[in-house]
Amino acid sequence: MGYTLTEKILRHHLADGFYEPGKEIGIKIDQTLTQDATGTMAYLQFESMGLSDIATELSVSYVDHNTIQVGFENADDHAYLESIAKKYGIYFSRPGNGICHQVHLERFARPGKTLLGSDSHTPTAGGMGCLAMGAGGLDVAVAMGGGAYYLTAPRVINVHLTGRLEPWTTAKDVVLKVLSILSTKGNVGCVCEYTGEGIAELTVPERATITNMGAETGVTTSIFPSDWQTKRFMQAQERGEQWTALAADKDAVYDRTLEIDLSEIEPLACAPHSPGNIAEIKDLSLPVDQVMIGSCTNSSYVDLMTVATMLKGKHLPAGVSLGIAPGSRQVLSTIARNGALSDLIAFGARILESSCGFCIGNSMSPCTDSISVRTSNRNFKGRSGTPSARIYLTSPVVAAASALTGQLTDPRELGMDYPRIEMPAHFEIDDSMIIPPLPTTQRAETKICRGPNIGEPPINGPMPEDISGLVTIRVEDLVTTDHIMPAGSRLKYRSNVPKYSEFVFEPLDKDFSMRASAMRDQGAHNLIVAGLSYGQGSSREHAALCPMYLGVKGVIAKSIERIHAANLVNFGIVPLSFAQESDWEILPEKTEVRIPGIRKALETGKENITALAGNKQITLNMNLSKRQRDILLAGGLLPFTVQANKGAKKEK
Ligand code: MIC
Ligand code: SF4
Repeated sequence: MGYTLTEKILRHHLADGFYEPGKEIGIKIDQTLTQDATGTMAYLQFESMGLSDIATELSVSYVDHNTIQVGFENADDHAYLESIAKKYGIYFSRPGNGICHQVHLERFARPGKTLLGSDSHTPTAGGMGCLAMGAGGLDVAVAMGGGAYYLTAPRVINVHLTGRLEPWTTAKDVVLKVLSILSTKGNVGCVCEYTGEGIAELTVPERATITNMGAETGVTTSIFPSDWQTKRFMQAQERGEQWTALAADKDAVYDRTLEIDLSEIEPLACAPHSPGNIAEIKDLSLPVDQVMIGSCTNSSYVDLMTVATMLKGKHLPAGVSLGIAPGSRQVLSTIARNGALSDLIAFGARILESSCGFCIGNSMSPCTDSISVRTSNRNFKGRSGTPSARIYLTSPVVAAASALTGQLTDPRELGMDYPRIEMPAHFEIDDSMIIPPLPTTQRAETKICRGPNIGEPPINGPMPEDISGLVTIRVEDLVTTDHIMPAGSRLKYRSNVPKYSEFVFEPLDKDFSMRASAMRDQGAHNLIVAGLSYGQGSSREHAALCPMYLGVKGVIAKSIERIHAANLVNFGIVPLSFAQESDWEILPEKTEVRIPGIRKALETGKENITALAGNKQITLNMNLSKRQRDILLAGGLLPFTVQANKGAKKEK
């Protein structure tokens, strides 16, 4: 029996465990990436592990999320990150150089390598046959130090593409089609592997759009084979010598297969307020107030050239605003050189920095009750910074058509010829905004730059014998990490955990933080009760770290998403699931709950435990590996790793 491409790469990198789908394995990580919003904490944690150097083939630190710099906080973070990169031999992509995923695809990703990034859209690099996964910053810090990364050996879904995309339908519509089939829940522990003759004509940036937004289904990652398209892209990036051909074996066996005929795909949108809420553009007729083009999903050269060609010689209608954020400095300078940037400016576009910006809600929030059409990947309520706004996620051509008409528009109705833009055979290479690692001999002298915004990572105590406290909040299904730990204007506190913790659950319940810290200060524990797919969305570990700081000891949910569940373990919070989902009903807020013997249960590896709420007994499942139980007993991955490192030093 042959192997899938995913299994080939994973087996090749196996560092711990036996490969069996559904079981935990540890793998060696070749490359890591961090971005500034998760990176500061990741490097603070790396520092507390007391390691002298990184052990990966390549690690890159990007600054792309917090580039607004209102006040000193963001700039402090950037200075810290630049000095850390110097000290530990990490590439530093400076603010202005572009969004981590776009730049990594252009300059660093390689077929067959494993990449771990402290950002949930790291699978973007799967567009070139790299096995790329998002994780919490602490997992990335451990991998940077040479530790294995642990994941569930996945079930592999074959997404078999046939046919050809019709004009005006794009890679974005392909991934929205996949989302319409898989939805945003129930895909934990799976990988989407793309095969079939339909992939041949998809370029690497198009494939990257698909693997990028695969993150919204909750799969571990998505991957394309490495073929002539990959070679062509790498040659255009002057990296042809790094190319290798890679594909699944012909007789590979998949867990299931989705058949998608590209020629049948229609222009699609994610309607408010979930990327899983898929609608056909032709069925939507709505006035549009704002159009935003960019983000790590859709801001490649071809995306922006297509938009510029559609808008050339025309003008933005009154009442609509248009913002464009090119994905990288390479894209921005290419469209500046060839004149397309002037066409966009002449149309009335507001050109934004090559960064995340609007996508994470730290700029260009739309007005109250407005409709904003965006080419990004998440439209959770309030993520844009305006809770009453309704966000529709679409392809760049639908976004441009909507900017032309002021209505959500199917571009096929414009009567325009489809601008078929070719990917260039050669991109202009200028890596001067990427600072390469210093020679090893010069690293020791580097002083780490710590402004007042750089705090210490809080360290948790060991797991208590019993959990005893209150349900401090109960939430419904599909609560995202944006609900747990808002970004946008709060993003600047990422390096200051006590301050950032004041905003835990802010969009759902402004008083949560006060209630939780009062309980913690009385010596009682906090518990979170949640519905299905708790912790969807980003990889931000602050959604576990800040609750830990507030004294949360357990999350009891109907189900928890992969990265968030791992983050909870990493910060000493037990992820528990209802044996009977209907028990969610009997644990409203303020219920007093005891989970006696939690420590013993973790020590002995019990798979379920009883929670006591008044006279009711509730069975909770604990689906944890031995490694995860040991981490929880120690109080989290940081105390666990520090202990392990001390032990290793003593033995020497
Ligand atoms: C996101 O798109 O939500 C983010 C901001 O990129 C996050 C990371 C973060 O919260 O810093 C992600 O996707 O992991
Ligand atoms: Fe940045 Fe948005 Fe991509 Fe997250 S999804 S990395 S915020 S562009």
